[in-house]
Amino acid sequence: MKGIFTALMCAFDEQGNIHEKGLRQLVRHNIDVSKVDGLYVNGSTGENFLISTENKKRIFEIVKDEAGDQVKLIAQVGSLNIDEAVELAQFATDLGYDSLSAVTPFYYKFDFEEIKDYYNTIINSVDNTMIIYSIPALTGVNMSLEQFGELFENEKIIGVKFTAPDFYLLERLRHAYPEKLIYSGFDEMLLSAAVLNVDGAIGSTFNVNGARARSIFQLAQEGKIEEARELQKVTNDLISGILANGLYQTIKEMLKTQGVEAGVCRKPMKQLSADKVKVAQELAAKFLS
Ligand code: NGF
Repeated sequence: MKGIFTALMCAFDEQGNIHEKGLRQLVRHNIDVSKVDGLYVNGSTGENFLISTENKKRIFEIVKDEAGDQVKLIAQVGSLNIDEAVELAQFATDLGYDSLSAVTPFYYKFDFEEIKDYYNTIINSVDNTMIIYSIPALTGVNMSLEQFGELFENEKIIGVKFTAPDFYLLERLRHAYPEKLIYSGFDEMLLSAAVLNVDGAIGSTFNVNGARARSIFQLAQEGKIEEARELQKVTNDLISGILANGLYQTIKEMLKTQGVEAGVCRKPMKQLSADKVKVAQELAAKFLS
């Protein structure tokens, strides 16, 4: 379960339906071209919070069917509707997903007792493991070292996807819980996290930049920091271009230049203007050759 995991995109057609052929191509591109170690399915990048329960299940099915046992698969099942989270956890477990993950419950100001109950309810309902998805900038949920420790007391909670720029907390977590899996969540900070000895990384830009991310991670593990820094610099030139142009839409347009029918993003996300499509194509020409 270590290494580089792509936060998988999902291809949607203009009507917002799953574009199955495109989704299968996305899986193949990540496995065959980028050669990542695993896929994180139905996360933010998969537009999970914009789709129905039935679509989430169908995406889990298609990805498992296409990937088989070629790479590790993590199913993000977190939901404000805890019944949905439990239903998806069971569904993904039955399909053979290697682990589950769930975003911290957001929008309402849940206290820690409620957050802990949420995780234990989901994971104790199935025969699988859980990776906490912590992304405070989007959820408003900031957990302390001690609170992570309390969640980790449940042995089925095996790690955290840490999407935050708090390197002090990240170092403390690594030191305090050497047996837990820690994944870095911000691709632009991959090298800094790798130096702190995280077990892997999960990111959206790996859909197009997976090979470079693998090299950064490997070089850091080998102590070749200067070379890794060069690659992180190129990566961050790419990421700043993507962020300025529209994150998920730009990655999809870049993938189209690689022959992947990545479709469009679901509403309320808007489609790229013609000018922005051109920028995405220029980014692909510059960074994906
Ligand atoms: O897209 C976001 C939102 N974060 C992703 C990643 O943490 C999300 C990150 O790769 C993810 O793993 C998921 O799909 O659940 C960024 O897109 C990237 O670092 C560019 O900022 O913040």
